[in-house]
Amino acid sequence: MLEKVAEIIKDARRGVVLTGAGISAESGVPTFRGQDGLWKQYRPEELATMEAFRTEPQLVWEWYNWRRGLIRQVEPNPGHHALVDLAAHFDDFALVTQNVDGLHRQAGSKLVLELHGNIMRSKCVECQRLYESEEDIDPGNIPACPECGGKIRPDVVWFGEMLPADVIREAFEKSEQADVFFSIGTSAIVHPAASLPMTAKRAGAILVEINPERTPLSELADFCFCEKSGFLLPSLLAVLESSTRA
Ligand code: BJW
Ligand code: ZN
Repeated sequence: MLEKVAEIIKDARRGVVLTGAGISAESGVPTFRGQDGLWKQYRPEELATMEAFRTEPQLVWEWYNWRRGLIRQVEPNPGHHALVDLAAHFDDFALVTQNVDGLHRQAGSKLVLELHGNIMRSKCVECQRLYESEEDIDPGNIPACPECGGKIRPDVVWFGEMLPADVIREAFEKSEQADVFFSIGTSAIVHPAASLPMTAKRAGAILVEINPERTPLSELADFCFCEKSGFLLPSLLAVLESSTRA
């Protein structure tokens, strides 16, 4: 199967990759819905909402501080690095991520479309002004926006919120044009991100899934690799590069 996908990549011009929490799992970042996806007793659907922030901002900031602390300590893994190399095999390549951890950029990927924001930035709930400081926020004394007095929140996309319009537009455009689309390490249940692989497939792309567990996409995919991305992606790159040299 790896050889077949390598052949497809060699004949393709446009590639799109969509990643989710699974690609960072081998770096030590917990996924959302796996066994380690719970923080204290909360599910992400209970904390990643504006309603949670309005009613319990302290609790929400505790969660984000905990995650910021964890992400500061981790490094990109072989899966992230392989995607940097994969880009070079296409004339046109887009890396679309649902992750907020910044590990693709840290690995060296260029032009990463971050659908759900970035955990290291903050913004004002009222005027949306961005604050670049990566410092933890004191949950007991959440700073107010100097511009308007609104509370400062993480610059991420919560349930019920719109994704950044230009980013999601570009992600759909690239998906519609893709010859090959890779869905990697995502449970493929959170929309609109979960619509991207289906959009690509409907428009004629070959769909490749990499995930140790089956997802709603698995039925649709042309190739399903039931493996961890930190193992599978470097293996794919090795096959691709040896066949390109031959
Ligand atoms: C490995 C591995 C290894 C493990 N290697 N793999 C259409 C239908 C139904 C619902 C909706 C719809 N359209 C919109 C909705 C509502 C909602 C939604 O999708 N709900 C679903 C739960 C049903 N969507 C929204 O609200 C979105 N906004 C929106 O649509 O706006 C328009 C609108 C506004 C108002 C009203 C109506 C519409 C916003 C979604 C925002 C999601 N935000 C979060 C939090 C981000 C901030 C933060 O990080 O704190 O994004 S939730 C969380 O889920 C996070 C993730 O990016 C996202 C996806 O999770 P992901 O990446 O798939 O992780 P997991 O844990 O689920 O899966 C990990 C996978 O990795 C697993 O499969 C493992 O097997 C695998 N894995 N180890 C490879 N080593
Ligand atoms: Zn403000």
